[in-house]
Amino acid sequence: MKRESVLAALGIEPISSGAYAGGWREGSGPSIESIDPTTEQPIGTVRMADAADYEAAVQASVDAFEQWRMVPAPQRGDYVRQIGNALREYKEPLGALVSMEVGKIRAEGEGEIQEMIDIADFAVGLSRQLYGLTIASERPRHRMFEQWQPLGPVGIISAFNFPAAVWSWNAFLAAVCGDSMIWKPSPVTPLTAVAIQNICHEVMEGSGFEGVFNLTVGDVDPVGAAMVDDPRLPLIAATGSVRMGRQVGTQVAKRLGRSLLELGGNNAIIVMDDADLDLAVRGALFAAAGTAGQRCTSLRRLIVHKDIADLLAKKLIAAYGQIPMGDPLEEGTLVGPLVSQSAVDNTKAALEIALEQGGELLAGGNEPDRQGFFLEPMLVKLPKDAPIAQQETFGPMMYFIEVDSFEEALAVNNGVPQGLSSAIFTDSIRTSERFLSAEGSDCGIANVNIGTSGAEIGGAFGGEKETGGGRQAGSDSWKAYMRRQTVTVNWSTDLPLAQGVEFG
Ligand code: UN1
Repeated sequence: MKRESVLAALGIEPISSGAYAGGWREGSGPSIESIDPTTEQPIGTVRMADAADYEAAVQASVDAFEQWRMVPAPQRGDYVRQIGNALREYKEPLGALVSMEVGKIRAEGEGEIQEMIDIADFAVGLSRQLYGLTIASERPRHRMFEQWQPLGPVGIISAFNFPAAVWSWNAFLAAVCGDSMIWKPSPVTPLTAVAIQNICHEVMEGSGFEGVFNLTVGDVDPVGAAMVDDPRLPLIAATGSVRMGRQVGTQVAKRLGRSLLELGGNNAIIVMDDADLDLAVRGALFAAAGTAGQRCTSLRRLIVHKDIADLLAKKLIAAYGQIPMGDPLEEGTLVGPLVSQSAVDNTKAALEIALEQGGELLAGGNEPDRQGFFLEPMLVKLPKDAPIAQQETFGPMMYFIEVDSFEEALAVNNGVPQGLSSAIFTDSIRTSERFLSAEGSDCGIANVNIGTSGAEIGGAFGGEKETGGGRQAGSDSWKAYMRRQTVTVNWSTDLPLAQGVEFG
């Protein structure tokens, strides 16, 4: 698909509004241009939300919630099913738009839309479940059970790197759970948000439930900070940096609201001496260079057993020499540009620090002589105690860290402040089980013979420590979007008290 035809295929004007409050508004905040990191040219312009747009969007979601919460969950699921169907139709242009705004390759752009479709399907199924428990009461002729009620309007803050899928993890679950929502996307990827909002609008228009999905493209001021402090939003689901999450988490906690955080990664793969090395090379390469290293799940630290270190380094250097980098929309490209020049500069700055701390550049690191924010994925050998490995560099940077044993590998894996994703390559069931035991990986995700990135939506997604502790997408993550109610019904003619208390 050609760049020129993408916006039209999605029905987006070159200048469009980023404010939706139960219907499109003008968008009275400043305009921003969305820049294609491959061409460095603007793709389109979005008029952001101002304070009044924000207020209207929250009000629309509050009003919609009052009706939506009483719609039977399977009917709510049916709207999500229709959105999922529309996403199937728009998969190609929407995937291309993600590639244009973020720089991720075609397969990954479309993969992101597939992830939306998958979570839509999941949410539709879930809409006929949302199970509660029945609990045995200690009192005669009493029934005790738990039920899950809609929580309220949800504030969703999403990051540039997954501008579509991460919103849908939150949005589709929230919708079937009976919540309305207001979305603040990254201002770096406003057009993807506008395109998705258009799709929601197409499906919801005329239903009376237009206010379930709302959008306010905007900066921290006037949108982000207002959301975080807004008592009308009982839950804020935020994805992004640890710095952002710390602010969101503390502000939301101050008003005793709930937050669902998915923050930094700084993920590691351990490669043991008994690993299938070709598998490990492929796994590491996709995890480190895919999306130009800008996934929360991207691999930063390859922790390698000393007995296979030289051989693995050789294989990786050869592989790094053959990564096709270029226009993400072109067939055959495996690595596109980074999202911005500052992302390139930050990654290069990390290289400088790594070299000062005893690192050695094994491969990559050149900035090709072409337009766009390109940087060759880097492989850097690093001493195991180098402080730079404690920090997350959001770019195509993989540290190669040699260790003497599994115990040491595990200590390095767990020895960082972040805890999202981890993996081990080994053919030993015993080593694998040790990695997965209570004294093994301390991360929210632990894989065996798979890289750190590319999780399926069926599992709960999120991490520990500075990653924030939230869980989104599959398994029972839906519970975050509902309130739990414990109910006891007395159908006897007496009033027995719990704990055998006699009163009067
Ligand atoms: C993210 O980077 O915020 O597991 C999400 C993965 C993707 C999701 C990444 N399914 O890599």
